[in-house]
Amino acid sequence: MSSARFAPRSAALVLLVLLVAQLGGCGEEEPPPDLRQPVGWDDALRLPDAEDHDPAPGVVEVHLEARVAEVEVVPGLTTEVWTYNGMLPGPTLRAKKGDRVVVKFENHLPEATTIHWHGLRVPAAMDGTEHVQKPIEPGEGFEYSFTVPDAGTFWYHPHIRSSAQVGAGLYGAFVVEDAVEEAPLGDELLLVMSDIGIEEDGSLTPADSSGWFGDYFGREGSKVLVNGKILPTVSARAGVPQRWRVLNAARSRYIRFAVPGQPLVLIGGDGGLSESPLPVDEVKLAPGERAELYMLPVEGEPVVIPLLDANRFHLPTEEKPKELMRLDLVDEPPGRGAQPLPARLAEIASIDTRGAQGRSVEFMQQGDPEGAVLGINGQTDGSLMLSARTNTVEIWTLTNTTNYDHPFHLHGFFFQVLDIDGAEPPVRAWRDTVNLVPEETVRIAIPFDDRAGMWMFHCHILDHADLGMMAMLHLMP
Ligand SMILES: [Cu+2]
Repeated sequence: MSSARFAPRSAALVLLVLLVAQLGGCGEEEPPPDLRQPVGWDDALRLPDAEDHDPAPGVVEVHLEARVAEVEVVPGLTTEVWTYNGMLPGPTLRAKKGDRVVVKFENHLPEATTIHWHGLRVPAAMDGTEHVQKPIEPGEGFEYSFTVPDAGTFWYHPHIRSSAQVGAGLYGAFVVEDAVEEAPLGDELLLVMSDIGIEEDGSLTPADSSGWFGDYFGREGSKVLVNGKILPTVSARAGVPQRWRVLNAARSRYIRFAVPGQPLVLIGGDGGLSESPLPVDEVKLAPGERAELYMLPVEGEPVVIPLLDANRFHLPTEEKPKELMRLDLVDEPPGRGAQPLPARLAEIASIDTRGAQGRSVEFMQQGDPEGAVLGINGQTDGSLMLSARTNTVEIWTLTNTTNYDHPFHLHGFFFQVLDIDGAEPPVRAWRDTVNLVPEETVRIAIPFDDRAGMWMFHCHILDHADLGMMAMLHLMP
């Protein structure tokens, strides 16, 4: 998306503009806004959108094919990555709030797969887990079809052997826009952050590397990627706002970063815009989480955006920050005319929790330090099944009695964080993922609607989910 394209104007319109300028010509006019991004500002990073094969308004039809493809991730090396449509990340799915989306999917991988639409409030039958659909075998296809009720930054990925399949490259962003209710908030920069394990010969690191250690600690790939690239560059110009939609699609890695010398404002998260903007010094995303950021650059030097240690193990570390991407502040006069951010970005009602059912969910571990297993509420084989009623509100008290962080993710429904150790979060927002720090108590309120069915909740460190930190919620009418 580029900011200021000059549309051809009719001669009549030009005359009218000249006439108005003459009549009003009293010298006090504001210069027109000048909010152009630098030429080619996002060329190194822009992700292709999936083609819409249905010209009808209100319907988006995309074709996705999962297949192994040779991709040059590390310069000079060829890697056989698992991809959607041959791309890493997969193409961006883009729709407008309220659209019907049809995804014609074919599986050309060497094993079965499914697609889960992370954060999208779709019917249970379209959620892409093994509890609601048969695995899609190699050579088979499946048609997903659903309406997208919410604007926001979502994503799609497999939900079978998800640690291995996501780790090998299967993920893409799914952006739902709302041009009616959202104020313009700058030129969009979509940032899909992830990692991938690549050996010196270019081959993928085996999905089960390091055995139990890999399962228990969560496998982080050797290469950190932004939009499939190592250390790419985005250009910016002082005074010209950018709207960053950031997604952590990594299998297990947390992403924490700051932008040296530049102010950042958090404007949204998992479920679209927050109620109000929140200036932040840094951003931390557990696997699966999203953040929307408003970046109005000030004049300064080009910088490297460091990948900071998220310290999810709560252990002393001397690791040097890695590098995530470059921000190139161009040497051009500052843009002018940017509107201030609205004080209120979205209407987000607080949830009426009178009469809400309470429930406790504990992320825990069992067994010896060497060979411990992870689970939820004492079940370490993913067999825990809770049941709830449609059209009710529940308050879940989430705890983590292990020694390390785990991100809780609920399928199919947004929730609001009520409090963390009793403290209200600084802004109200819709979430589908929240990080659980050891010893902390996080209370969330979930308004269930009428979409009955089987919904998963699990740790989004995908190695942990596959190890057994996984459970089901049966929502019954
Ligand atoms: Cu976990």
